[in-house]
Amino acid sequence: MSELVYLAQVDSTNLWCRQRIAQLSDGDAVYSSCQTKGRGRLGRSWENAPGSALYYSVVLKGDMADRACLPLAASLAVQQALRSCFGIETAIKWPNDLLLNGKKLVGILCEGLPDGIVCGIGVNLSQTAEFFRLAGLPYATSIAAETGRDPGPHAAEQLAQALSREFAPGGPLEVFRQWGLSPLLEKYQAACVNLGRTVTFDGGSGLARSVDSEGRLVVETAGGEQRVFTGEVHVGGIYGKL
Ligand code: BT5
Repeated sequence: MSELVYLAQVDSTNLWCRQRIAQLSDGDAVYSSCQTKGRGRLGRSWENAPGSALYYSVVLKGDMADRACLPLAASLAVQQALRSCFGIETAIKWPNDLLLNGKKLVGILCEGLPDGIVCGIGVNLSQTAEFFRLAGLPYATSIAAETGRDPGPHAAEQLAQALSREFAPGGPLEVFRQWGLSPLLEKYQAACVNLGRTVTFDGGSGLARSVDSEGRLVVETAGGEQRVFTGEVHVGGIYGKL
């Protein structure tokens, strides 16, 4: 059985796992509702909301057909956990932001190490719209702010448990571990808000057509088709982008 550790406070759940990666087993996870040094991608930070959010990291070990696509597969896993716990339907902004009503509800940070991968997930649960306004995050939201219902005092624990079921060895992610993104591609594309919209990326802009089996965003630009794998992609109509 994988372990799920609760910490009343932590600097960063990803850092906690990284520091102990050699001792942790596949599927072991840690969570908190207070994270003082949360990290995003590219050196950015993740806002702390003590008692109002979930900060969760899981360690994945063993063979994986396509590690580079883990962020995309993880976003589907988190989407499923949110559906089962709270009955909410989120969308995915490529590669791995989860949106509720067009605003960012979840951020995911996967970090590969020689001993395994740490997959960190931040979920906004019960912050108010005012909280995000004061934090300077106009395009962030929480379950409570969107649905008008507080997900309750046990929401973080329930969601952490549901996430651990999604990532458990032999669990739903097994198909991805064995075969990569291909078997999940139809589902991913159906959830992806980028498709059919104009996107801007490092080096161009165009109409996002699809996501390929290597997790790349396929964009039709004036100069022909381009496949985007890294960097920031802005999507028309999302996060205030035109
Ligand atoms: C992410 O980065 O979206 C990945 C965030 C991962 C956080 C989890 S929490 C558990 C684990 N432990 C960690 O230390 N990290 C992981 P990125 O795509 O770079 O987005 C970061 C940007 O999102 C920031 O620059 C802000 O604009 C915005 N942001 C910050 N806090 C937010 C929040 N709570 N909700 C929504 N957006 C936020």
